[in-house]
Amino acid sequence: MDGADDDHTGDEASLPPETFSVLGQVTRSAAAVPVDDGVGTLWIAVFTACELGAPLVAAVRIDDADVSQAGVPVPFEIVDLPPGEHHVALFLDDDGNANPMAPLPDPGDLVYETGLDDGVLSCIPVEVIDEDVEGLALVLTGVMPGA
Ligand SMILES: [Ca+2]
Ligand SMILES: [Ca+2]
Repeated sequence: MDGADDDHTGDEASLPPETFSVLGQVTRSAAAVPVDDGVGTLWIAVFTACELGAPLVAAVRIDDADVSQAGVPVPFEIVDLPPGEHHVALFLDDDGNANPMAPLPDPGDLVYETGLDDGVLSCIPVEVIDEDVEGLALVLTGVMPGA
């Protein structure tokens, strides 16, 4: 060991923890044909793991999001994310009946899903390292069955 470290002032302790933003856009795939009109409340949630009940890191609500036209993007920004590996889930509450305190898709809502019938939450992984993440593409790929 090399003795005292002269430039260690301790000032770092007073800095707030550094967080970053994730920016991008949401589109609807042509295969996900809306049951309603494709205009509704878009919910984007960031979890520490891709499972229902996992700790929520952040959530974004976009009112009157319009994905009635496939491929037309709706921009989003998620702020105050700490560095780490995050898991993003999203859905469009097309019929406007989701509980704002615990928003979940019900039959007829547009969702990002990799296997609609498997009963498992589907997420897009995003890793925040030391800068904002831009250009994250989120896609509503399906419709919750049962409508
Ligand atoms: Ca709904
Ligand atoms: Ca609607």
